[in-house]
Amino acid sequence: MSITTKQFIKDFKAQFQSMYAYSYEEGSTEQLYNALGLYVKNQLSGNWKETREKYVKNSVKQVFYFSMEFLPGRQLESNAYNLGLLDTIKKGLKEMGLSFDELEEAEADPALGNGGLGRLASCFMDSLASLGIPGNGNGIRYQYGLFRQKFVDGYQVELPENWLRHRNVWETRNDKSTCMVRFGGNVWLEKNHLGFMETKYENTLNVLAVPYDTPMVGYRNDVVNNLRLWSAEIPVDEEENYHTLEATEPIKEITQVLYPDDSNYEGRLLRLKQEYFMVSAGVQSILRHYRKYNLPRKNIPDKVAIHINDTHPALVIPEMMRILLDEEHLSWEQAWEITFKTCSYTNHTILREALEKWPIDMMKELLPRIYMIIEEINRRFVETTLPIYGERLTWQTAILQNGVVNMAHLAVIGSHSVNGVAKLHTEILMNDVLKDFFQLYPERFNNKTNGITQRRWVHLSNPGLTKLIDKKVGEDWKKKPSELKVFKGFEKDKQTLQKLAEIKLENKQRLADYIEEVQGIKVDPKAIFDVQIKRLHAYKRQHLNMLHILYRYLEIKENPSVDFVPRVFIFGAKAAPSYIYAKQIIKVINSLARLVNNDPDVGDKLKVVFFENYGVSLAEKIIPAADISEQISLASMEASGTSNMKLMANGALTLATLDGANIEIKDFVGEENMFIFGLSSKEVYELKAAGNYNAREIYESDDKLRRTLDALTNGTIPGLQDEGYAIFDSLVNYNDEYFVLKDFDSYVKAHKKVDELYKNEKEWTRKSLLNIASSAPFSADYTIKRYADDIWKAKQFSKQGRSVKPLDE
Ligand code: GL2
Repeated sequence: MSITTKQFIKDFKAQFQSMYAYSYEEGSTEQLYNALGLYVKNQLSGNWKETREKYVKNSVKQVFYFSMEFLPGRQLESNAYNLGLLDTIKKGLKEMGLSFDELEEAEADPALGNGGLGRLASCFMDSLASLGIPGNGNGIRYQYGLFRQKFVDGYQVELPENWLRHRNVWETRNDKSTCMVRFGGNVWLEKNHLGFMETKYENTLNVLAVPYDTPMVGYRNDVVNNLRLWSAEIPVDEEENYHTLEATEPIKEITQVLYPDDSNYEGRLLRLKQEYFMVSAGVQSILRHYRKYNLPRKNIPDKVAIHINDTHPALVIPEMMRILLDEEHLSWEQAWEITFKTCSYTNHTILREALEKWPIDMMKELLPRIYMIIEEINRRFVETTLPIYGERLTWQTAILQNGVVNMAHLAVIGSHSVNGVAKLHTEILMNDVLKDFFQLYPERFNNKTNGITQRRWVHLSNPGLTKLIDKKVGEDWKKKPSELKVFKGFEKDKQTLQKLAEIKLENKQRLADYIEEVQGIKVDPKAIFDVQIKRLHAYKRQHLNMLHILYRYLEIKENPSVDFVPRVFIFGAKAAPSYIYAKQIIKVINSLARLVNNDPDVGDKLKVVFFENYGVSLAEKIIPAADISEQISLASMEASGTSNMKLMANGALTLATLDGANIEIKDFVGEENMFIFGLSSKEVYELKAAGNYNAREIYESDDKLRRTLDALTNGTIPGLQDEGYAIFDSLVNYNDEYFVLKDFDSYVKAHKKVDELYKNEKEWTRKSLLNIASSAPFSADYTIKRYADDIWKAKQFSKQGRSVKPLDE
């Protein structure tokens, strides 16, 4: 899209005036942002409409990505960039005496997800549109996003995140496409006058699902896909029944809050309500849309692919069956074939507590018709599986077990494809977590390693690096990431390495300024910036990181001239509000930070920064400045990780266990260009199986480790209540579930290697360059292409109706 600066200024002024009826010079930052956002939205609305119309006119197959979480980040810059308008806008604003960066900060960052899973969904939206694949998101418009985190005296405090307080310029309320979702009541089947079985309902709670559509803009290809988020409202014709505010609560609460548990969904009725609400509205609207294609229902799987992002939307399966059986009057066999061919499922975690199970009684009461259908799916499954595979396998894989509905089992049984999100994770699914299903349906299982969009995570967040790559390898890598490998050819080019080091230092200086501004801590940009950014969870082992910092602190105190290269340890992490242990780790890190940062013996050798309220916008500031990417989960526990990919693409060197996608990082960049430590997943499995791990023995036999652990409880760290004891206890007295002590020594050694390498700037920068140049395979464009080819059978479709050149691999 091309537009002159002059034209932009004229249109922007007019936009502002039409909204606020005074001149832009009098506008607040927020008003100016609103006007700019709407200006950009106007620019893309034509393509948005045309993309939608072309999909219908050409009867193309469309993908619907169902996810309880999306983390799109701010959209102004990304949309303007993908449209090709960003430079003109920046220039125009400057001429008007305005700053783009300042206006951008006025945009709310929609925190409609917990972590990696939600951000992945948004990277996928970006790639679907950029590849020209007809792909839509389907989720919930939570009124309050993930809580806003504050530290009070080092403790995490959660505040409501009212992201919709100011207007959201990107969304369009679509009253024409509302749906009705029913909960509870009584359900029975009755023969009607035509002889069809008809489902009858009484005393149901009826909820109006209102869609809010948000444009998903492709990169310079005129494609604009759709993200549809549903909001719960009282049906218009039932308004008179809701006299009091209190009476409206059961409806309004459905889309009020996002569940803040990253990997542990408690069996809460409201959560189940949310899941069904999103699923039912989504499936109804898809089938309504399909009718526009004027094709027989048996062709649905040729035109529609529904993706189940983790088990949360797995009710898609019985909901689709319900509609096909009760409203379209198909036979069970016909309905099942359509449903099964349409649905596919991704598993994102092996944590047992995260595999959703709903009490049967709850499901029966809240969703009586859906429960009847699940019962029948289960009955038929058992009936066919039992004679062939016998009792053990059948009962272990049943959907209904011990009074609960096992959602992973429902998802596997009702989907034609089941995938994990990194090679190791998929292997663990096949050999352990879902091994019984792998025996039943080996053909369904496949791996799709996660990916990230370089557009947001490199082009926009690291313009210095982007310019350097453009200069060295040309601009093709932006559409064809594999071109990045050409950058490898510069690993020995002195001038390139120097420039790369300069860019990193500039990024670090910028972050250092920001740290001083928001945290009041002065850090040296020449120090190693060592970054761990992710949800706080014991398996991710932020406490291993903390113990190493404490170890360094004690070493410095003992010997102030110890040879440690100055290091800034940077954390960003939210803990689930009910996850006490994770919150205790936060408190200990914060107290340790206060101790270390204010100790004159330590000086610049060690600084610790724990950012409040980690999220997409903060990640965009931190990642380009990172030297070290900490990926230190216990091997086998992290399904994939995606911050590892973003950090690598920005030239950080990975310090990691061989877990999740770290293994693929090693495959692409080579072991010698990262720092690997700790147990392998095989060793973890063996150690668990042997059952003879003895954490206390390690504590007692390693002097340095003992001294470090003792410092948690002997008053070394001021300001702690019992948090140090809690961590000590879990590690020493409760035998260290995540083998922190076992991996400690090799972790410390890996850090020594980091120091050594950093002293050789040229060699460090060379490895950094190789990491950047090897990061192309993690482009979400490739990941999405593989989903589209292998699972969804969805084709790239450009605006002109010609096929886009397939992406290189
Ligand atoms: C997660 C995994 O923990 C993480 O390793 C993975 O990268 C992402 C995306 O696949 O999914 N699973 C999960 O429940 N959350 C994740 O981040 N919240």
